[in-house]
Amino acid sequence: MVNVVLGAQWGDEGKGKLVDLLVGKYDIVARCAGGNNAGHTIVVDGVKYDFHMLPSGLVNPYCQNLLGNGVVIHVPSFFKELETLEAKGLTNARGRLFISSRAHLVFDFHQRTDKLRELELSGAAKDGKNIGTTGKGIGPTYSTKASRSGLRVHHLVNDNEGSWDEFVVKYNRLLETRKQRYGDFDYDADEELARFKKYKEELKPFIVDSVVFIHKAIAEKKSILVEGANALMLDIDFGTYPYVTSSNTGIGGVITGLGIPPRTIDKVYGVVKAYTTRVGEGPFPTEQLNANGEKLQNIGAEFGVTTGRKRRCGWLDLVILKYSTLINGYTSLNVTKLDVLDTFKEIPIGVSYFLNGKELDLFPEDLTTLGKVEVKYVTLPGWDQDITKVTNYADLPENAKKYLKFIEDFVGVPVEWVGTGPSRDSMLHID
Ligand code: 2SA
Ligand code: GDP
Ligand code: MG
Repeated sequence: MVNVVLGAQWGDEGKGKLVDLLVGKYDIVARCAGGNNAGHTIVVDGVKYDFHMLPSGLVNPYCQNLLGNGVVIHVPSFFKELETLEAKGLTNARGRLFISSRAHLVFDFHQRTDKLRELELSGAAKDGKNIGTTGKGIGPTYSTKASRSGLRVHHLVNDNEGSWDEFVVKYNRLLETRKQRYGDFDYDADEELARFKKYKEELKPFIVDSVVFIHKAIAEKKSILVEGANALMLDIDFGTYPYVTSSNTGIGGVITGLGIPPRTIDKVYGVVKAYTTRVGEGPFPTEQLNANGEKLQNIGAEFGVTTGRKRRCGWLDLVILKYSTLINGYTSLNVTKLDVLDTFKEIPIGVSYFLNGKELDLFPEDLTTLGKVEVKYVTLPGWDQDITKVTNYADLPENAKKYLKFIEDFVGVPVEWVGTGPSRDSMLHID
């Protein structure tokens, strides 16, 4: 059985918290795409854990965790994150963590060229034409993967005769192509290669053929939870291209990033923030560049987990949610951060886009079109009440229930959980 948790908006919906809540029921948590650009915060017994590349399933001491072939691995960050989590008290993390031998390696020069590309796009004017990437080398690594010049984990760890020398040749060739593209930037390749010589041994215990690993688990009827990173509106095909990340963050990425057939997937949980946030550049139709946006940002403590950037904030956009539901096929929704709306007297929800007086059928693919649309809102009354202490769905204020029902009816998918605070306990289940 494979179930999947996916972000339904522009990320940071609270996927990590849902994974943490569910993880007790699963044998394996797997990531299928992205790298250490992701950021999932989980609060357990007052301790805050920040995950970037590693699966959030590590918080459960019985759960195995896999980084699938679709993930890109920056090895120094992998070890740093592992050590930070161990220092916070995670037990036996090393024995429960596996990396696909087919995953691509992120080198420091990928991170360097990520920043160079951003500068190239925005110029000195910093005019917002750049993507607003996390600078973690994610796009450049998927680029070298697609151009078939990237290096994969097996290139590093295999013990074939002469494999290290081959790795060095491939590495130098790859670096050379980057220098041809970005100019002869100053770079200490010898230092990086010396580190990789050590990583070759240090990484070995973590490496598996993930196709064997996951299919053995499926055959043994183990339960697997796939933890999506980023979200559908950042998907390279379906998101607000080019203001997206460089992987398939939707359901397609689950299949290609783990090598499992679609029919193995049972439930797909869509995580939806009760309002909308976005970090980085790019269009955001329901953004509130006013006191309401600031209030959402403050109450929601909307800062990037990886870069610390302020997240842009706006009202819930059901045009996006409907589009994202079509593509990902959510079987139920987890509406998070409802508590952040507690003090709003009225809460607008974006329900359709109009262009030249005509309603659009679906979320448009063209950003110039998107820039011209007018959002039609339906405004619901707020509940003006603290819901953070509510422990049963039945005890939520009527207006909060109406807000959830509106979402459910609009997209035609049941709301299964509601988030009322950051901690593990602050999640109501709707039976
Ligand atoms: P990249 O670095 O190439 O993946 O950036 C491309 C776009 O994808 C966005 N992106 C994200 N959006 C939301 N959350 C992300 N993770 C961190 C978090 C972000 C942070 O959980 O807070 O700390 O800033 C994430 N990762 C990538 C990015 O903003 C670009 O728009
Ligand atoms: P992810 O990337 O989707 O896992 O989400 P992030 O961890 O980047 O961002 C979600 C933030 O909201 C985290 O700081 C969570 O602790 C917090 N959070 C999650 N659910 C809730 C909720 O229901 N209420 C509140 N107030 N905070 C929440
Ligand atoms: Mg996040």
